[in-house]
Amino acid sequence: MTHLTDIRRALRFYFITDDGVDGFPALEQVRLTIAAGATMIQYRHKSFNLDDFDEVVAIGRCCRENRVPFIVNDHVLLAKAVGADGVHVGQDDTPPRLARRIMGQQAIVGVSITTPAELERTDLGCCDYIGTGPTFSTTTKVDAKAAHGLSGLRVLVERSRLPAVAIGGIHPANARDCFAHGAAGVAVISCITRADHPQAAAAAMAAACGVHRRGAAS
Ligand code: TZP
Ligand code: MG
Repeated sequence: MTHLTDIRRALRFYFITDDGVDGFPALEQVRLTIAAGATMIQYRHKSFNLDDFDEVVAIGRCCRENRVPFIVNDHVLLAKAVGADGVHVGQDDTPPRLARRIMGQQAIVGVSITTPAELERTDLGCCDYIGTGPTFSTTTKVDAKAAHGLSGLRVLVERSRLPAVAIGGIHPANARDCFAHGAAGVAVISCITRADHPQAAAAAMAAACGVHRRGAAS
């Protein structure tokens, strides 16, 4: 388990790779957002297969060189194989307790929580943070539930003993509202990857999150 202060800091500007944007590979997305100041990176690839393994290794290396925690979505064994810092699992993925066993005590384990009922029934004792959303409507996640808004975010923040990162439809102009409603961080995809100017969008997000630009990422 990771120290609470560290995890809160890492959640602040949490970038998740986009597997659906042509001509903008995940490694390039990661380099750009790390340079802008992203505080945590998640590799999310819904049709991952082993041909993509080297891409994940390269992203992991980029994160490590820049001291940015690297999380893998869904695939716990992939996370373990590439030496990721942690995993993020959904309600229908590997149970958090098994993810913890596989990844080890030092790893970061995050879990998606959409409703207070899910918060109640999820085994959070072995998790470091919750991902809550969708906060706003999104088209990036094909099976996303209805947005629960800032009020829904606040309810989950208040009931959770773990820090919460808000996700879904977040962009530089509404990120501050998420912080004001108790989110420790914001997790974003399309506001950067599908922006006309991803670099400018990432810089705007860093400013909204109050984090500093890091400069060129290797
Ligand atoms: N989980 C809930 S909403 C979402 C995920 C992965 C998609 C977030 O993407 P975007 O483009 O930032 O709305
Ligand atoms: Mg999942």
